[in-house]
Amino acid sequence: MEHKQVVLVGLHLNDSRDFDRSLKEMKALAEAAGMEVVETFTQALPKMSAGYYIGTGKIEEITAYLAMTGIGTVLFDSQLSPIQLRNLSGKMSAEVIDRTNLILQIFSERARTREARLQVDYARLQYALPRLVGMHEELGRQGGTSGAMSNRGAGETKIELDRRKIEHQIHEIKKGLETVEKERATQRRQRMNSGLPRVSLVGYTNAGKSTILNAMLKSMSEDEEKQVFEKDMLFATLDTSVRKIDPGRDRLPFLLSDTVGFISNLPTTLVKAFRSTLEETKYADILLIVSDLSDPEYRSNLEVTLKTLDEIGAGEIPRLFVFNKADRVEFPRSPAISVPGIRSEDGRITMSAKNPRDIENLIDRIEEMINSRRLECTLVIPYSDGGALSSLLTSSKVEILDYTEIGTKIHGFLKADDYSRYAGYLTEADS
Ligand SMILES: Nc1nc2c(ncn2[C@@H]2O[C@H](COP(=O)(O)OP(=O)(O)OP(=O)(O)O)[C@@H](O)[C@H]2O)c(=O)[nH]1
Ligand SMILES: [Mg+2]
Repeated sequence: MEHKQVVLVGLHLNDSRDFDRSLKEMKALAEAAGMEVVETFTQALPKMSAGYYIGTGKIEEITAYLAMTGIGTVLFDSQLSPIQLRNLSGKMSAEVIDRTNLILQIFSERARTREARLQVDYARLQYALPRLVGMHEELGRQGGTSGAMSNRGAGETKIELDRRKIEHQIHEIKKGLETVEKERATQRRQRMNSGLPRVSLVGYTNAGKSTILNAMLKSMSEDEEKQVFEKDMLFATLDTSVRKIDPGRDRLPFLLSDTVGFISNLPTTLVKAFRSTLEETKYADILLIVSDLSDPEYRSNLEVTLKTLDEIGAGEIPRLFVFNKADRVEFPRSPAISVPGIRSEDGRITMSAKNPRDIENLIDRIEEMINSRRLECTLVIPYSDGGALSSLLTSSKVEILDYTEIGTKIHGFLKADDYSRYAGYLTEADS
């Protein structure tokens, strides 16, 4: 794909580590949006300019560079206010894209399912609404219209019309989203009823979540159709996919879900729009919190992940920290993590999604977690209750010991709710 050449601008306000990391991430975002950053301009200021974000001298420098190279797009590594956006695009005669808008563009291109499409459209319209004025001046200038003053009346009417149109669209999308959310709730209930433990992959974007899901599917030689999209690019995944993993060797099947990754400074419009997708995580029994060990920023990325999990109400779910891409690190070891929020009881595993043995180990660790939350017992299920037997055989890790006079004797690990439901069938020793 032909990459559009762009210029990147960063304002260095205080923390220099955050500044470098943010600029680097912005370049990766640009790449994910099909752009190539050919030049980066930075400026250190004690305070940003309310009207222009950066200083006028810097704006002139950039404008000169644009004129010289013929580049027409400038990225800003921050969210710009509507006024800053309007002023900057006016002064530089260029297309100005801020961090929020860039992420919105990527999401818009990637969204596939109806829900994701609705969510992205919702976020885009929310973003556009307060910025209509600037966009119109931009359009006017591109069309070569001069004398903005004389056109003002007509322009304002047009903006008012557009505003109403957008508000109407937002309203329609909201209705659509409500319908989708209901469908999602129904699906969730079905999954809960299936009795299978729910395991969720979460983590910073590009950590390897989808790769882990695919590797597990491959390990059980599933057809390729079930595979999800994985790629070295920010926000490869935007939708939630749930797959049943049946790992064999007497291990318990579970449902594994893969979802959109986190990033620092995720635009609030997007967080709001993707709320229901993100909140799915809340219903997991176990979280696999995936990090890219080969990313020098993995600690701060992990902080973002933990903060996001807290925000969506998934902070208390039992979890396993998965330090992935160990094959890309010279001396991989489970890092003695000092990230605030990691608890001593949290499990850790260092691994590579590209190594089938590591995937097997990961499955074993998941099984341990599933089982540790279950109660070991022996039951005798009366032959008259065939439903109980088949349900336990599929949803719990149990084995048949014997066929006695009164029923089937089984031994295994039961979920707490199954345990109380079938308490009447417990053998003497266990009850
Ligand atoms: N070398 C190596 N590469 C890996 C490993 N795991 C994942 N990758 C690569 O890392 C890139 C990102 O992987 P994904 O699985 O798409 O990452 P993700 O966490 O799903 O990312 P988003 O969907 O964008 O949030 C891909 O190019 C993978 O091939 C690993 O253990 N080792
Ligand atoms: Mg993914």
